[in-house]
Amino acid sequence: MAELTGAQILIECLLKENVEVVFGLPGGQALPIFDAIHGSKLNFILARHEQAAGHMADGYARSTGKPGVCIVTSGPGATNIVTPLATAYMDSVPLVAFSGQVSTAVIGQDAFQEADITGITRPVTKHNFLVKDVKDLARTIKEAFYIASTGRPGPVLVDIPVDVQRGICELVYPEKVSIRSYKPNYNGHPGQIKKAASIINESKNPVFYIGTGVVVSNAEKEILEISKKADIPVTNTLLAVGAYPHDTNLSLGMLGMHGTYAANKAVQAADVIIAVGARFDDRCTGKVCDFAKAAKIIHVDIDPTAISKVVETDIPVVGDAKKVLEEMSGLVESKKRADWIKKIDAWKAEHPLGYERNDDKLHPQYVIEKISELTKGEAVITTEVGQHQMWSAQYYKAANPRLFVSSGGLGTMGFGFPAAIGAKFGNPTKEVIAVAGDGSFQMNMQEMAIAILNDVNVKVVILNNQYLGNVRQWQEMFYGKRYSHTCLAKRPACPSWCNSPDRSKCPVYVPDFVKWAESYGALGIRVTHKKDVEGAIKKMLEAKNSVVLDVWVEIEENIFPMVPAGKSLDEIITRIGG
Ligand SMILES: Cc1ncc(C[n+]2csc(CCOP(=O)(O)OP(=O)(O)O)c2C)c(N)n1
Repeated sequence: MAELTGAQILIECLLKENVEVVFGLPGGQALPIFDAIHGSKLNFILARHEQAAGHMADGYARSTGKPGVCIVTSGPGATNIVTPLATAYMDSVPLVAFSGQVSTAVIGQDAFQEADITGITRPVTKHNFLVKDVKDLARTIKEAFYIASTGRPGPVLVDIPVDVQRGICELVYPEKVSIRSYKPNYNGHPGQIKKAASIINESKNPVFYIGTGVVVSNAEKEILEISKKADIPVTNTLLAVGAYPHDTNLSLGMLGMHGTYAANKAVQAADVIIAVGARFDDRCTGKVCDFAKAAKIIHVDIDPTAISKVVETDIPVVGDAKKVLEEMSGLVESKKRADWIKKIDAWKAEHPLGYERNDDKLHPQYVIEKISELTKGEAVITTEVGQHQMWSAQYYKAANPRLFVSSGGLGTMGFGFPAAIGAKFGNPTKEVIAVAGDGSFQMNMQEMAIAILNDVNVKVVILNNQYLGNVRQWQEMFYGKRYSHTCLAKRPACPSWCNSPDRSKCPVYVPDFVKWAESYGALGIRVTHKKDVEGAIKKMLEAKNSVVLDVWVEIEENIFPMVPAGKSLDEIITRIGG
C-alpha cells in the first residue's frame, strides 16, 4: 500500500468518515495539512475567525446530528477554538477539532506559536489527543470520531505536531474502535426500567422533563407515545425546543428561568419527575434545594456521571433515551389523569406567555411570532445569547427537533450567526435564520463574507434594542436601573446617568447594519414600525441571497416570566411588579 504523509492521512480519514464540510483557517504549523487539502476532495470552508469556524462546525452538528469538523493552526488559532469547544462540551455536541502544533522536538520550549492546547482544553473537551507519531494518527482520528459521536456526545480535539503532519507511513484506517476504558451503555437496566414504570403507574402528578438527550437519541416519538398513553405533561429545556409538539394539551413549554408559568408550577407540584436526557441545569432547577421537593426523581441518561450530580435521583436508569423509553413504554399503564391536567390547564390560563399585543409598539416577541407563523416552524432558527434567545425559545414553534440551535450551557454570544452558516451547509434546502441581538451579532458578524462567498443564503434578524439587553434587564430589576456599560449607542458626550433613553434623541447608532450588509453584497432591510414587520420578513424569506433584517424593537422590553437567579421556581415573576 502506498505511503502517505500524516497530512494526507488526515484528509483521507476525513473522507472515509464521510465528512461533508470542514471549517477552519490555516497557519504556519498547519501548512502541511492545508497543502494536502489543496486539490483534495475535501470541502473546506475558510472562516474569518477560528472561533467562528468552531461554531460553524457546531451549528452543522446540532442541526444534522453528524459530527462537525474544524481545522486550525497552533497557538492563537488553537486558543481561538477554546470557546467553541467549551460551548459544544456544555451542550453535548459532537465536534472533532484538529489543531496544528509545533514540532515534537520543540514542544515545551515556548516555540513560536506554541500553546499547550491539550492542557488548555482538557476541562472543555470530552477527550483530547496529542499525536506524537504518524503511525498513531489514523487510529487516533477513528477514535476521535467515535468518542465525539457515541454515548453522551461531545467535542474531541486532536493536536498534530507539524513533523507528524510531514511524517510518512501507510494508511491503515481501523474498521472498528475498541477502547477499554470507554464503553457507553445503551441498554438501560431492565430492573431499573421496571421500577421506574411502576413509580410512574402509581403517580398522580407526573411530569416529563426532557433535554437534549432526547434529541440526540431521536426519542421524541417515544416521549410522545408514553406521555399520551399515560396523560403525562411534558416540559422541555432550551436545547429540547421542538422535541415535543407545541400543539398538544400536554405540552408545558420550557422550564426554568424563562420557562412558562405552567411548566414551573407543574414541576414544583409533581409527585414524580421523569428526567430524560436532561442534566438539571441551574437555569432549569432554580434553587436546587427547593426543586420539586415532593417528587420522586427518575433520571434516564446515557452519562452515568450526570446521575445525582445536581439533584439526588431516586431511580437512575443509565442508557440511551430511545432504547430505555421503548422498553418502558410497554410497562407504563394507559391512564387518564384528569385532575392533574385540569390543574395544569388552570395554570396555563392564569399566566399564558404573552406581551402587549394590542398596541402599535414594535415588540420583539411579535417578530418571533411572525417568523414562526411565516416559516410554519420549519426553518432552522439559530440564536445568539440574550433576550432575543429567550423570546425565540418562547415564541418560535419549532415543528421538529434540531430546528432550534442555541448555546444553552455556556451561553456564548457570537455563536448564533456562524452556527447558522454551519447549519445551512448541513441543510442546504432548509431556510436558516439567525435571530440575533445587536450586541451578540457584532461578535462574529465578519463571517458574512463566508455566507456571501459561498452563496449559502442565511437570513439574519437582528432584534436591535441598542442594548446588551439581557444584562440591562438585570440592571433594571436588581441594580436600581443603573445601566452601566450596557448601552451600545453610548458616546462620551452622553449623560453619565441615562436610564430612560429616548431612542430618537440618542446618538446615531453604529454600525448601520443595512449599509454594512450591503457592503458585503447582502440585502439589508430596516424595520422601525410594527406594520412593516410581516412584509419585511416575507421579503427576507423570498430573497435568494443572504439578508440582514435590522428590526428596531422596543428598547426596554423585558423577558417574562422570570425566576431570578438563585431563587426557587415558586418565586416566578410574571411581570415587573408581579
Ligand atoms: C461571550 C459572552 N460575553 C458576555 C456574555 C454576557 N451576556 C449575556 S447576554 C448579554 C447581552 C446580549 O446582548 P444582545 O446580543 O444585544 O442581546 P439582547 O439581550 O439585547 O437580546 C451579555 C453581555 C455572554 N453571554 N457571552
